[in-house]
Amino acid sequence: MQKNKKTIFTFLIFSLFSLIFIFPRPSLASSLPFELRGQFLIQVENKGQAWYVDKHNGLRHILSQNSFLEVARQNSLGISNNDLKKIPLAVDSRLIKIDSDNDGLDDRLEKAIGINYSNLDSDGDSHSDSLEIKNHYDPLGPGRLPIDLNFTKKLAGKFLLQVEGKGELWYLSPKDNLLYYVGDYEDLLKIISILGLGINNENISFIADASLISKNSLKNVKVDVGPSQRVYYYLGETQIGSFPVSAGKASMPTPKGNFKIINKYPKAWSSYGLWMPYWLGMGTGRFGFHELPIWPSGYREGENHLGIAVSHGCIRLGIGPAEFLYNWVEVGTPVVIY
Ligand SMILES: [Ca+2]
Ligand SMILES: [Ca+2]
Ligand SMILES: [Ca+2]
Repeated sequence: MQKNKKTIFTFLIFSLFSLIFIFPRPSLASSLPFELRGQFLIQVENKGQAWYVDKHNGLRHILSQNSFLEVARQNSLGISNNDLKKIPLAVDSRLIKIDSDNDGLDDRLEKAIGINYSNLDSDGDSHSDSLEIKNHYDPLGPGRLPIDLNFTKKLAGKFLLQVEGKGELWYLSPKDNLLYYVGDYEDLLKIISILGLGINNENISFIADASLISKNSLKNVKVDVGPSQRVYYYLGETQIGSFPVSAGKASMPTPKGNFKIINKYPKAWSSYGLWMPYWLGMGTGRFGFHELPIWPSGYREGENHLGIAVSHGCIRLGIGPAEFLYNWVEVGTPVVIY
């Protein structure tokens, strides 16, 4: 009882605190699914209902006792024990249920990573298991853990399933790039109370509810090359999110009409003598989407062009959104430009 009260109290404190930070300007509202992907939300105007925003689409999934395992499974990647060691573990006393050896690590977490849960110093080097893990040292022997931050950041926002274990479930937070052990729903609620962002009803309405979108909804994209200079991405009829773009200037306008994505290249070379990262070709391949271009000197065309039509016909996207759209669309995805 005492514990429940404490959890709810922590929820409220964090909710009110975070609400201040994610109250967006209206023009940014539909980039929320992108900004918040992979994170937990606490709907403060609806009894603190917890949600997870999936990393791939930016849809929100309700997290209830009955639904959370299915949500986690659908948004999970299998991970080997060797790869698991590359990700820093969250060491937090608030996450402990049973700590038999009093080393600051939950028994279940110790079992999952194969260290001794009845000995606070598994390798007997006089440094406790939790101290070693916190400082990225190997608790089972000399030397450091093979922590890899690039690898960690790539997977951040996903749930991970330990394929060589008993299917233990973990959550890798994009907020702190730490790995959290999820033994059960109670663990998940504690994690959400630590990491979750408070959100009001207006802002959550900008993030589509996954349960309201039919599984066969097809991806499609619309681009407004008029004054609003914005790309919108859809699943069926439902708008999922949008980003500002920089389309063709008046003398070199972006073609309007119905197109399809015809090719994808991580880095395309332009006849103007610059690189176009995350290229998505359309029409006959003469124009497409790409990230803000990079000159061979390394100079990046300014982000202040986003929202202004200055390109030579292509549709430029910002750093981050370009990669997201590149990974999200497929060759064949329809694009309407108007
Ligand atoms: Ca322990
Ligand atoms: Ca131990
Ligand atoms: Ca030790």
